[in-house]
Amino acid sequence: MKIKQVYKQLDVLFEEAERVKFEKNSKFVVFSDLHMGDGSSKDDFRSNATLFENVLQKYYLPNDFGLILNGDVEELQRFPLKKIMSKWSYVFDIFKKFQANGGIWKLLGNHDLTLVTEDQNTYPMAYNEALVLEHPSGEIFLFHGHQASTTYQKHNKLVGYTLKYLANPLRITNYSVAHDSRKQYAIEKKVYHHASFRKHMAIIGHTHRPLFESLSKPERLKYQIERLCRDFAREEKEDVKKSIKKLIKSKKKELKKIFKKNPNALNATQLYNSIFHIPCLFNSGCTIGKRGITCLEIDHEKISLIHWFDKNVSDKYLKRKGYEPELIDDGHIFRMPINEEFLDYIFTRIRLLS
Ligand SMILES: [Mn+2]
Repeated sequence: MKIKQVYKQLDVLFEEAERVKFEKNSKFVVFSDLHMGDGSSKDDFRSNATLFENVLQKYYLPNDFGLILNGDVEELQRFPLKKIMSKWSYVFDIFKKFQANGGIWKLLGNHDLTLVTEDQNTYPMAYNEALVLEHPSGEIFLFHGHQASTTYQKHNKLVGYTLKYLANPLRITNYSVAHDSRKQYAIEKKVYHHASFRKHMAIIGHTHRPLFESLSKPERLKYQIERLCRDFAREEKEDVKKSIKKLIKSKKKELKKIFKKNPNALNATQLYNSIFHIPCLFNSGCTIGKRGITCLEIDHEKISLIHWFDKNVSDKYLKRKGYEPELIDDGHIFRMPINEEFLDYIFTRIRLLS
């Protein structure tokens, strides 16, 4: 599969996407890869279900966020829709509340593509393949991400026409990119180059790896450590110097741990072979993480990568230096901003550097 064909496919996806205008007080939250199942031990959604419910009910719903579900919401490759919808009916009820409030947009991923073959009267939401948020600073293109995979492309002869391919859902191969860093990198790279060429911002899911301004966690840590070293050199107050040094030590430890656990993480830190680093690629991560949930928040000014966790499940971010989690309920659920940036600054760099 030639790279040009992938770009053409992404162009069609962009042109056919639903478009939503950003109003002055619009706020959106993007979650992806819920992989909801039947509630059994094989159901990946099960362990974070309560956390997810709390986060929506106690934070995003009362704060009038629009909810964007960026694919792989239902795990239809392993469970029937009926079972999923009856097990998680209260989650679908919350989705309906968003419909009446800040709005809800559901996009299809490779694990919930077969929704189009289901009876539309039984499924409570409208869905789409892609969404474009028309922000005053630029266009934000949201899609699940499997559309940039060559494995997927091989089966999809008609450019931009997923639904046609669904006439025979059995041909969908059950491949997982979530644990294959080479495949993750290949998909990210294609979406990165397409978005920088078209000068827009892309938000995907699919790989389960959070990205902010086209940087993964180890890359972000490297940047932070370098910036801290510069701060350390310029700082004159001894006590401040001491705390910067502690912070550097803690980030170094975190980075080393990542590479120890996954030596391949090194291969995926080549910044997609472009001359300049273009901050055009974002990924919301996933809802089924061992330590919690990651998502992206977008408002009129900024975009933020957020990590939600329950301290009864993991308290590592309460102990670690350099993070400031905020308690949002009566004692155990925390909202931790991992990164945030102004959208006009991001779009300025996308336009001038790409
Ligand atoms: Mn996927």
